[in-house]
Amino acid sequence: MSATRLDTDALTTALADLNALGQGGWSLSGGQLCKTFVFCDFVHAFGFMTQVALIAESMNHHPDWSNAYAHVRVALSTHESDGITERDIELARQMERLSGNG
Ligand code: HBI
Repeated sequence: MSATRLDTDALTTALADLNALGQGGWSLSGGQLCKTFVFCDFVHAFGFMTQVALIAESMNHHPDWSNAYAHVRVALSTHESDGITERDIELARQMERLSGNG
């Protein structure tokens, strides 16, 4: 998968596509692709994180994230490209799928 940093046009399109998959909520902040997922309780939030962790490891592409009870905030970027790449978009798509969207 390409590690080319997405330009503004490509990012705008990718963001719209991601937000069309599920409940929306993806935004750009601090050079990262961000969303806060909200689950019904801690067990569902942590179950999501566990599933995402296995996929992230298999992709060798890992989210910056934090959890507070039922909330999981994720921030995706590609260090080597110093920006957002197709690898971040793919991980975001997987997150949508595992959260019950997409
Ligand atoms: N995770 N999100 C993210 N971005 C990276 O650039 C990245 C990563 N996980 C592992 C990784 N890069 C390694 O390939 C390098 O740190 C060696």
